[in-house]
Amino acid sequence: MGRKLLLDKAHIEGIRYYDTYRSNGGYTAAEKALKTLGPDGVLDEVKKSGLRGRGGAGFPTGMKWSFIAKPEGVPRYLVCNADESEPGTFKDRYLMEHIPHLLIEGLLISSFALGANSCYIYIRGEYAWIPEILEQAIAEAKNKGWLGKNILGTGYDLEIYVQRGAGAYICGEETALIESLEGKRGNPRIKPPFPAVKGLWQCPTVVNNVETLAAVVPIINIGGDEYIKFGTGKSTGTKLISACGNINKPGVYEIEMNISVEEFIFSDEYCGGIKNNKRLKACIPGGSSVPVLPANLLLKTAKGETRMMTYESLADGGFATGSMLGSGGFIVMDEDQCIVRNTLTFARFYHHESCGQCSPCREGTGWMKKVLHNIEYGKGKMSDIDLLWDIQRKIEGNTICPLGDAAAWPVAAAIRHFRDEFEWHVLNPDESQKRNYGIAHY
Ligand code: L3W
Ligand code: SF4
Repeated sequence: MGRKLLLDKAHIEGIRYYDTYRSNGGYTAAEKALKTLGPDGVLDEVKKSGLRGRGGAGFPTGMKWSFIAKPEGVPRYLVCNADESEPGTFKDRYLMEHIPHLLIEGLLISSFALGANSCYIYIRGEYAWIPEILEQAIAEAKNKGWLGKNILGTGYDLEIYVQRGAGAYICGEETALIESLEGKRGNPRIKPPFPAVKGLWQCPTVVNNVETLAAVVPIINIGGDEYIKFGTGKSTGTKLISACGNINKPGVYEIEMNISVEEFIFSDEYCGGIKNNKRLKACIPGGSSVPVLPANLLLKTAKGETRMMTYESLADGGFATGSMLGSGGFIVMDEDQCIVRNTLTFARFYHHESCGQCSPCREGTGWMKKVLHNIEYGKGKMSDIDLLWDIQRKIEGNTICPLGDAAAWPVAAAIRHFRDEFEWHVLNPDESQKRNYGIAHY
């Protein structure tokens, strides 16, 4: 059995409530941080742990925290990105629902390390029932003296606020999130300046994902040196993976980042193999934004090495033959799935969610959707495949925020690895038209 650091206590009845969480070792890391380590000690442990952002980019957390500007008399903020909207990603929801105090404790330690006295949890609007769970946990923690004024008699003050989003995917992009938190339309800002310098209300702000901030708790409990022993290389610690698609056991799994993709898909401890004994066709290992990999490149790298569930191994080969761990949204497809249809579904999503600020994304996502729709429904031409390739290339790298890239990469990977399926649709228009998958025709 793989070792767990985040969900090890998630099965305990009543762990959602303060008393049970506390009696099972909860808030010992906060005590250690505030009373013994101090802000610099916490930062040192986080740096030593090698923790990388769990929201998708994998940026080193300790480094991000060190970037925070500290101008005299200017407040600093910690913002917890709980706007989990990446298709295929539902790990933060699980964590917040089952063990909310782990997040609250992580927010307390992280805010303390950053010198922030206000912390915001920006939560996806569709997670309508979770703010109540979080607010209850915050009230309990405050009642027990872990929030509010002069926490543990250290002179440190902290308030945590929960802010609901209104259902826009783009508000998961950190600067759009900040705009939304300020009460404005969630349009991404141009970076730099990064939020660490000018973030919320133009003040230094760190934005981290839910899982990242929760991981600070075990790091402080066991120490950064122990944390790196879970995992390999630059993929230290454990990672939550939300697994879905054609597998026997969809769900949220905590893995040590030292297991192979094959073990994750086929072992009974995790996904339990492909449903109905079908063959594995492809997988999107890190949420809809990352490249799809065909089975042969998923289980082994192009060099013939075992593909591991790590940041490095999943990216091995670059986008030519690799992908990304991303947000850990693991979408498995069996032999019956149509890659063109899948790519169209994502294209519709990105077009719908584009904020429209930059032309390559605003126009390109809609154009890709239309061309994909034509191909999928037997109205495509061979030249459309090259046209699609051309459009995605013109989006990538030419936009304000990563949504443009996120829309381009799945299209590029689908054509790169499954060009024959696109061609099949073009060559077999009657067959293509007959297939009705229930996708809205627009
Ligand atoms: C200060 C510098 N800070 C970088 C910070 C930056 C940010 C972090 C990473 O997008 C990706 C996206 C999705 N001084 C800095 C600095 N930073 N240089 O580091 O930045 P970046 O731009 O690499 O990424 P990002 O904008 O945070 C995240 C991809 O993840 N994704 C996941 C999406 C996941 C969800 C979800 O539901 N959880 O939406 C999947 O692939 O496409 O490429 O904080 O400020 N010099
Ligand atoms: Fe908006 Fe798309 Fe530009 Fe991002 S890339 S700012 S979502 S138009």
